[in-house]
Amino acid sequence: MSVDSIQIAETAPADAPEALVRWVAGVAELTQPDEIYWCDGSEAERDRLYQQMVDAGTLIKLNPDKRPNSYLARSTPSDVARVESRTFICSEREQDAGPTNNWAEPSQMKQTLATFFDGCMRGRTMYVVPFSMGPLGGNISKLGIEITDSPYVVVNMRIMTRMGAEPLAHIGAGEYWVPAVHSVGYPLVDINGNRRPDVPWPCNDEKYITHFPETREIWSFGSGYGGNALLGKKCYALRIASVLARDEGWLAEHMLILKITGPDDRTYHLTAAFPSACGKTNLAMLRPTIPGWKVETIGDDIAWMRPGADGRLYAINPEAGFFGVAPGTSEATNPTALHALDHDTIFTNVALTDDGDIWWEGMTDEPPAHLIDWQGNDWTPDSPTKAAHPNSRFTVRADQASSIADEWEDPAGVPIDVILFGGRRAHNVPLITETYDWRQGVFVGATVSSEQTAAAEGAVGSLRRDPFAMLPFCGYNMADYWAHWLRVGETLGEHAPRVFQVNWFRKDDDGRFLWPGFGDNARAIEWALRRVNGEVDADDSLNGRLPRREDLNLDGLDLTDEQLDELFALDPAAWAAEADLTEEYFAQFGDRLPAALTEELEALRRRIAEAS
Ligand code: OXD
Ligand code: MN
Repeated sequence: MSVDSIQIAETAPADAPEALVRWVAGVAELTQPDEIYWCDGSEAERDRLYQQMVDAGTLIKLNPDKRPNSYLARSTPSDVARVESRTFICSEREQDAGPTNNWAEPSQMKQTLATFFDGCMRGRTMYVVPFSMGPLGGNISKLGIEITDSPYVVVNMRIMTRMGAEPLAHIGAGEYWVPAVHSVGYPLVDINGNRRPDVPWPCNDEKYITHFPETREIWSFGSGYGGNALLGKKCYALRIASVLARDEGWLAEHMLILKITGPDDRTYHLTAAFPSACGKTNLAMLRPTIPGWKVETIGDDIAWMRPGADGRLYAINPEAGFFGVAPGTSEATNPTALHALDHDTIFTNVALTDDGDIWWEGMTDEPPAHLIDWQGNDWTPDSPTKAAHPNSRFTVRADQASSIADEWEDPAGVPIDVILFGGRRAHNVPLITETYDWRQGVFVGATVSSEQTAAAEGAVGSLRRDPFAMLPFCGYNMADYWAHWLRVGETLGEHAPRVFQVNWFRKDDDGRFLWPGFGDNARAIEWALRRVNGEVDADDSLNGRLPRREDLNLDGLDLTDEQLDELFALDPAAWAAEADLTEEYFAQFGDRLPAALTEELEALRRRIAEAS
């Protein structure tokens, strides 16, 4: 028996507005759950769900002496990551999704979804999860409701967002909210009423992660994992929010946010966009190797930024937690992240130790002699497979990181001084360059790339473009998104943050990294901040302004002059080849490409010619 609309109205909290109750009733009518549960976000609710999932075999409670209040989930091997090939932007017109997104016609996609969602929650509880992206009530923050049939999603959303009764009260008071529907796509009862047992990680081979930018809705089917299922994160805070931001004059970005305090106690704020696998979480929790500098975390993945009354750009972290990649996190690489996970953490797809704790590749130099791997099998250091899945994750409240800044929940946000764009480039791109102006900054953001490795798709040595690190996350035509950035720059004028390009990954001819990275990245950031302060001059180059050697703090670093030269070398011939690739890349956007970016490419070519 599925619940009917009268029951829904009766179970809804008193402050749930009628439109919300009607929407919930409509989704319930379609998906036919056994029960509807409105989440209040309380600890009691969380603990009930944890217990229920432990009883069902979805979660393993870790040894409370080693890892209090922490749990391990193991997903099905077919459901271990975001699925970009199954992610769709369903705008009315294909050109509004643009050449970098998968597009589907909205009414057709709605029909397809209707068949998949029909009865998909039979035998299950449907959870109604009110949430806020950003501190409650802040003028940059926004609300949403995720309907899901996954209790794993509920407990993760409780960590990753402000979830429960409070956001519902704001929705009840008439604030704007985005509807998001999620199902793992594994009903427990078929159309004839036959029941089947549940499995620890229910999901479906068919997956649809769909976004409707005009009606601002999200529908996700078939996956219980990460960004496919925790719909506040990539689906809302990036894909739908980028559309809202375009229409409302702000920015929704795939950027970390840092607070930095200098030796003179002056504070700065910085955001930074990097493609995946460029150490974003490590930078978000950077421990500077140079004395006198302090770095604190405000966000590790997403920034929402809005011009403030004083004309400056203010950023909030719309999330409340970190959903970070576990492998590689260690006492050496990121002790702050490692210790944030000492308690109250959900781990997904990491290995289990014999004493009920967790482990992953890179956590310790020596792996334990025996583990249970992420698929539940015995594992020893001789096993040919990895103990933890390479995309295994931790979900943890942001304020469990000792590096969290006091103002991380300031609803007004923090004023941004510097924006960094980085890729993983073995060649060509110097450690740091300051762009000449916002417009060149947008060009640099638009052309962010990483070199393909043999393991990735595409030819070795070719560039994988990841503009603004937003390739899989921009909810509309990427060229229009660049135009929007140019417009925001005009609004900000002289108050615009200064834009820098960085590259921690340059290699020498023997393939060795030239720069130590990690805490030493503070040295490059220090130079950027000294530029902001007008303390140091810089030298013009074909790619922007370069540091003078004497202005870089290199004390204690073991770098030869030759290595430094290589770190900053700009080869005009290589840059000319890269400019050709950029022209080809831009061509796919046709006449949607802003003229300013064509002009920037021409300006780059002129600077290359001058340097040749
Ligand atoms: C993430 C990603 O998980 O960008 O943050 O893929
Ligand atoms: Mn990310």
